[in-house]
Formats: sequence, C-alpha cells, structure tokens
Amino acid sequence: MSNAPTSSTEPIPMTEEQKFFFDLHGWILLPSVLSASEIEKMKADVYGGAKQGYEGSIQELLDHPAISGILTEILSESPSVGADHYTFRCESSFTMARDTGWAKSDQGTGLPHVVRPPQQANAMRYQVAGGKIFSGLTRVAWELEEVKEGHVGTTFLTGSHKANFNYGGPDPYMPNIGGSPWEDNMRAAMEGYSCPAGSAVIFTESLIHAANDWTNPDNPRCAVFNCYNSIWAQWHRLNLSHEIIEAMPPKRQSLFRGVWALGQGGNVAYSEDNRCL
Ligand SMILES: O=C(O)CCC(=O)C(=O)O
Ligand SMILES: [Fe+2]
Repeated sequence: MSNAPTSSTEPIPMTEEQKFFFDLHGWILLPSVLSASEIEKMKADVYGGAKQGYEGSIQELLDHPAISGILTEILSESPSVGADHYTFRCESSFTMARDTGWAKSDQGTGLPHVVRPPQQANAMRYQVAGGKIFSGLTRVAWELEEVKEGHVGTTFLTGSHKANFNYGGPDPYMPNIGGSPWEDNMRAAMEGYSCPAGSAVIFTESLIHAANDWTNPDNPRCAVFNCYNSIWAQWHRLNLSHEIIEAMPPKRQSLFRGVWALGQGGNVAYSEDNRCL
C-alpha cells in the first residue's frame, strides 16, 4: 500500500486497494512517504517550536502529493482535481512533540472519541453511495519519528466508522465512549500501527480513535495532525491569518477558501474576501 516518495506536486490517485481498506477499516497507513532530508527539516521545525502545519517546511505536508490524490477521492463530489485548485479544504492543523513518559489524559483525546457518533445522521458523517466514498471530517497524521511495534501512537477501533449501534453510554449523541458499560472492552479492541519516520496515517473522524501514553524509550513522538473537509462543510474555526495564506503557492491557498459551493466550478480561488474563518 506504499506511495513511493516523490518530488512532484501532481496528486497521486488513490488506488483500488487503498479504497478497499480505507472503507473497510476507516483508516490507512502510507509508510515511508517522506525522504530522510525532508524528515530532518520538518522535525527541526516541530522541535524548534512550530505549533501548526502552516509553519516552515511542514507546510509542504498540507498538500503533499501522496495524500492530495486520496483526499480528492474521499472528500470531493467528483474525484478530479482542478489544475490550479483543490476540491477539498484544510481546516485545522497542530503539531505534537511528546517525550518518553508523556501520559494521555483519560478525559481529553485519550478517551476514545469521534467527531459525531456515526449511528446518528450528521453533516460530518462517513458515507458511501454510488460506489463513492465521502469520508466526512478527515485527519492526516504525519509521523516524523519512528513509531515502534508495541509502542503505539494514535489507536483506532477499526470499522467503528460504520457502526450501527450506540456505544452504550448515557447519551447517544455523546462523541466518545465515556460511561459505556463495555468501555473497557472497546478500549481493549483498539489497534495501533507501527511505521518508519516519514509515514502518514489517514483516518475518518467518524472512526473511534484515541491518544495514548508515549512509551517508546528511544525517541519522542513528533507528529503533524492536519484536518480536512468538503469544500462545503466546516467543523473547526480556522484561525489562520490572511498574510500566511497569501504567501502560499496559489493552489495551496485554495485549501483555505470560503466554505460554499454554488454553481458549476463557482468557488475555486482563495482571496481575502473569500476565505474560511
Ligand atoms: O493525540 C493523538 O494521538 C490523537 C489526537 C486526536 O485525537 C485527534 O487528532 O483527533
Ligand atoms: Fe481526535
């Protein structure tokens, strides 16, 4: 399932195999996407204090060709990308640098959670119709350090993006498994991944997922988490200045255009008065 490293900016189309496993599991791993020199530059930026993927060399990850073809497939109505704009949006980004011994909080992202429970209809929901995936709110996690076997980073309850029954907690609209009588069994069923530095994990936010203690004794966890959506749906406030977006290449700027879609190819270009807030 590997996407070969590339220096081209041409989106690499999602393969049939990737579609099969993304639909089945709710997540896929793309191992070893980045080159050693890219990894070194990006790690230096994250360890140097970059808090968001819009800063420094990690900005390249926003529309890296290994993920832009896949995001086009799973977040656009038509699986084609314009020559000068993307057909999906980026709406949030953060970095993480976690030393050995970093401990999750059981109430924060350590509690297995989703954007909205997929058992009830909602605008961020994972869907497949007409042979086409629409992944809803979608996260790409870039691992810039090795994730070792047995020392998980983020974990997933594979397949839960298509669950038809509630988690058993007190409120069926609650976006986490807190208070469920079978919470321990759901936690035990969660799985992680191991991967070399420079790999990407793509998951739908309708999939139950959680942060975990970082136990790897040999290296910190250094990751960049970028979040994407349909051009006509928004979950996060963006909180990104016009000055930063304006300095990006025009095609990358289109990731931050306003959230609307009326008309044939109507909303394609970013500008100061057509920006996502
Ligand atoms: O910290 C992690 O490993 C998971 C973060 C998370 O839950 C998220 O990005 O939605
Ligand atoms: Fe999360």
